[in-house]
Amino acid sequence: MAKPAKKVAKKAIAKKKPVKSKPKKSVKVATASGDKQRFTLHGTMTSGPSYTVGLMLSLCRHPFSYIHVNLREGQHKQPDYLVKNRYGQVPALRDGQLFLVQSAAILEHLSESLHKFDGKTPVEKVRVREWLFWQWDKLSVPLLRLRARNRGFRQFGDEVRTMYDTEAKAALAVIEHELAKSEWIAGRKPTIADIGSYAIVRYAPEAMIDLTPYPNITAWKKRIEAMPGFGTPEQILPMESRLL
Ligand SMILES: N[C@@H](CCC(=O)N[C@@H](CS)C(=O)NCC(=O)O)C(=O)O
Repeated sequence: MAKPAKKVAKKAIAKKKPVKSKPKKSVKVATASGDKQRFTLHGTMTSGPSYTVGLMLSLCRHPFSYIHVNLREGQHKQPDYLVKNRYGQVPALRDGQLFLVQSAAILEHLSESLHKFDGKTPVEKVRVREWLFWQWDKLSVPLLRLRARNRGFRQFGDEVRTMYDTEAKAALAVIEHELAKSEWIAGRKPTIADIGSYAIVRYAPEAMIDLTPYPNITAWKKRIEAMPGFGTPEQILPMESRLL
């Protein structure tokens, strides 16, 4: 006698071997904040974006190894470096087995994983991210290009110089306006929005931009420079590599 269809189906289900899910490839990101081998920063002392990441680690009081990348010798375009940073730029940060690039993205990663200098509320988090995007769009590019020209690393004529100068000053005016309302750019406490902007604004004099007309920025700079763990690029990014 043929078995009722329902019973057959039940047996088939019972016999079915459990499907073993393939082990997922995992990328190890260390979490212990005391792990001094966790981070290695690849950078250059004169690089604003490298300083951004070094300053963040330093303000977080987290030790890190440092590898000096010699841009003059083109080390940042060699295959062994391009596997760390596909864009062929400094900085690159190793966190455990993971390589991170783009200073703003690295700031976000560090603030989230170390729970420091992040936005404390959902609104603050959105504001912090907003400032990081704005900063690279409007502040960093003109200011760093002017600085590079002044240091002889980039050549462009006076018309372009005037354009970048106007753009950089317009960006500084936006920060100045914001700091008239609150001590910190995006939150009630310092966040990565402050660290990211500070690490670029500090180069204004090297871009031939006088900060005297920006009293709120000048006071904010001093507040950041008084924070525990603060260091200058020369203190944080030595010319030689430093392995922990
Ligand atoms: N948006 C990038 C900018 C990085 C960048 O411009 N790095 C410069 C040094 S300051 C560099 O590596 N320049 C060499 C090149 O682009 O070939 C970041 O924030 O990490």
